[in-house]
Amino acid sequence: MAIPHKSRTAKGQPPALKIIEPDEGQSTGERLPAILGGTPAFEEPLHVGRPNVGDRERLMQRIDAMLDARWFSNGGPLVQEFEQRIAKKLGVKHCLATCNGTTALMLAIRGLDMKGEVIVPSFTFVATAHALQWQQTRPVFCDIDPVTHNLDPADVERRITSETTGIIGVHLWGRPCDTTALEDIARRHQLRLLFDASHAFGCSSGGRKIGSFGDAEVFSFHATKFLNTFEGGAVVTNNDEVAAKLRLMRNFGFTGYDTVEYLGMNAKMTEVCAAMGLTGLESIDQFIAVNRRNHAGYCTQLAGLPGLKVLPFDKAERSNFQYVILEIDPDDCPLNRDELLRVLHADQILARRYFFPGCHRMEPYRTLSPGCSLPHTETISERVLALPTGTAVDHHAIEVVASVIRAALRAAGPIRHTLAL
Ligand code: T4K
Repeated sequence: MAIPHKSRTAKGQPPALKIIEPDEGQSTGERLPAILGGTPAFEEPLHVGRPNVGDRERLMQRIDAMLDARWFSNGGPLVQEFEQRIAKKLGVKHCLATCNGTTALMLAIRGLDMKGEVIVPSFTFVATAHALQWQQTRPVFCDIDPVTHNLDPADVERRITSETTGIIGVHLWGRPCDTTALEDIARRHQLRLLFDASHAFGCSSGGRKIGSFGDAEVFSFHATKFLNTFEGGAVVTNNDEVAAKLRLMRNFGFTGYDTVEYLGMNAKMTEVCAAMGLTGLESIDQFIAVNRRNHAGYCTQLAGLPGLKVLPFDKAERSNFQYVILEIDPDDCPLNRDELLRVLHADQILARRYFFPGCHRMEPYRTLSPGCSLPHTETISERVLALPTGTAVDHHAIEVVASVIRAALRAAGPIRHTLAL
């Protein structure tokens, strides 16, 4: 008989994880993967990217005060406090909070005059490319280093043309780009350098906090990020001129009640979003500790399995551990990535194929850049799975996810047969 795992129901706790233990009839305690007819390991879907909440009472107090003050948007006190806290935490002069990370990228790209062609990885969330293409700046896709999953500086340099105005590096999974090499290339070729640091709040490169590299860096505080503002983002920069320009552009270009000096848009963060961000900032060390513990748990539980590797974080750097990335080598693992994904989904473990198939193989880029071939991007994007983590995932859930994976590898033959039917 299947036994549901005890659920947590206390107010302020993450939603209960209802785990189904292996059937009592199975003497070894081994699971039968659901894809082969076993009971799914989780009664409810186990998601990647379940939001962190932080101190709910503190959040409600802030929201109450905001409602009393009748100030909901347009640079209110909570947004100002959020910006100051972030700038101080990262050691940067300016932080401009925005309504989401994509808009922050669009503002930064425009504010830095990145026109013509901009070199960008294809192995990233599609927003990085869309933020360029949306304003008719052409993303020139560049390959990655297959070990770091980040821009390969040598390939960046090969793709520079007379049309190139800038480079966007993405600190994928929170692991820093080769900031030194990219800053060197940008300086020698007089290019703008922007970092999409959507995954990298609280991380470092060469011991220096992410946020002050290049001309500017951009964060996402989307609900799925370990520090979230429901929806939100920010541009951070040490450049006074750029910051002043972006500040105006974020608010329609207004310099006074009736004066507009720039083409602008509405990219403002709301007060309620800042309330969430401020509350999250107060719990950030705890979120990172949980992510770190989860990452270590997966590393231990999955160690020694053939063809599987949990991507490590550099111990010499600060990391937020918000993504647990499993790399599956189809030459050594009895199941390939897509087969494993189907096994996990059948067991209600909603692992994600971030960032398959790579932007260059999505529209409109597939049509705009026909024949674009990025061998490392294509290989890695077919090998990677993001596993559930964050405060909604506990140690026992990780043991169960790992037990499903182990059971799947043992039953690879029948699983392949079932999937082929
Ligand atoms: N650059 C990079 C490198 C990025 O990764 C992103 C965003 C951006 C730029 C753009 O930043 P934003 O404009 O988004 O601020 C999700 C997020 O929507 C996206 O923010 C994030 N990257 C990307 C990596 O992941 P999807 O398409 O996977 O979202 P979705 O709806 O499938 O949700 C992911 C999982 O999270 C699901 O399993 C459900 C769970 N979830 C989601 C939400 C919104 C929850 O449990 N609760 C929730 O409230 O893109």
